[in-house]
Parts: sequence; structure tokens; C-alpha cells
Amino acid sequence: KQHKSAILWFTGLSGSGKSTISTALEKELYIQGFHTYRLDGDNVRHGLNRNLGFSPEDRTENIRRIGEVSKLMVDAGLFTLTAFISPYREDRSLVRDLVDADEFIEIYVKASLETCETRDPKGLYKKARLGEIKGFTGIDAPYEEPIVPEITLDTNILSIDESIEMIVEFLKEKGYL
Ligand code: GGZ
Repeated sequence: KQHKSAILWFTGLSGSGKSTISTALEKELYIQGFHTYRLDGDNVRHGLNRNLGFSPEDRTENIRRIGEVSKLMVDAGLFTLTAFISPYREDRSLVRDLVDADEFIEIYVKASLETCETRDPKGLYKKARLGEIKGFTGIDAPYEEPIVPEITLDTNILSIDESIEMIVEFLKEKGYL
């Protein structure tokens, strides 16, 4: 299938739904015949970026490398889905500038800290509150909200299917699909 390629850059707090939504969206795009690749902590932080931690400098380098890899994947014609907190506005902006204007779609997966903390699928917020993890995003490390993301998904309200529907609608409207 002939299609534009682009980076679908998911950003948001831990537990906001980035992985869940990007995984489900990838399935949907695959069914529709598109070529995709998904980058997330599981396949990046354990390999390419295994020498990086969670200091501000390491997060910046994490995002920079992921941006460069995503650019290569877009060159290869793939819809590239990335699911990283990417807490710094400037880091995301640098990735945006690596590709053509229509090749970077920022998707803000927005859930309140309270919601994320209630979900706490890995018990990390609890550990952060107890001081067992230092510099945890949303607790004692910053998250800078996108100012004008292409898409905002309020996962306090939207179901996974509704979120996917919103992204697919955007992609159709803008002529990607
Ligand atoms: C935030 C952390 C931290 C700290 C470990 N702060 O819920 P998770 O587990 O699966 O998602 C989080 C993931 C964040 O990695 P990213 O590469 O997305 O972060 S960034 O974009 O900021 O570079 C969480 C886990 O790693 N984790 N320590 N201190 N999240």
C-alpha cells in the first residue's frame, strides 16, 4: 500500500496509556495494510540505550537517539510509533525538526497524575512516593506538557478504542491513510 510515512510520537506520564494505545494502534494499522514499527522502553532501553538512566541529561540523550532512529525508519517508509515519556518540550521539538513538518505527529496522552498513580501498573509511583525511586516523572521530576500537540487524548475519559478512533480519523483527514 502506498502511503505517507510519519512519526507518531506519543508523550505523557508513566501510566498515561502510551504503550497500550500505541500497541493497539499498530495492530489497527497493520490490519489496514500499513507498514509500521513501534519503539518503546522494552526494545530501546534494554538495547540501544541500555547505558542511559533517568537523569535529565540521559533522558535528553534517550530521546535524541530515538528521534534519529525514527527518522531512519520514516526514510524507510514506515509509520513509526514511539512510546516514551519524553518529558522535555525542547527534546521533543528537536525530534520534530529532524523530519519534514508533516512527518511528526505529536500525540499527548493526557491523564492526571492522580489517575496514573491510581493505575500504577508496576508499583513505581508507590516506590517514588516512598523515596525508593528518585527523580520519578510527575513526583520529583518534571513533565512539560505539549503546548500545541497534533492530537490530545484525554485517557481519563476516552476508552482505548475511542483513542484509536481519534488518531485514525486525524490520519484520514490529513491524508496519511
Ligand atoms: C520515569 C521511570 C523512571 C523514572 C524508571 N521516571 O511505566 P513504565 O516504567 O513502563 O514507564 C516508565 C519508563 C520511562 O522510560 P522512558 O524512556 O519513556 O523515559 S524518558 O522519555 O523520560 O527518557 C517507567 C520506568 O521507565 N521508569 N525510572 N525515574 N519513569
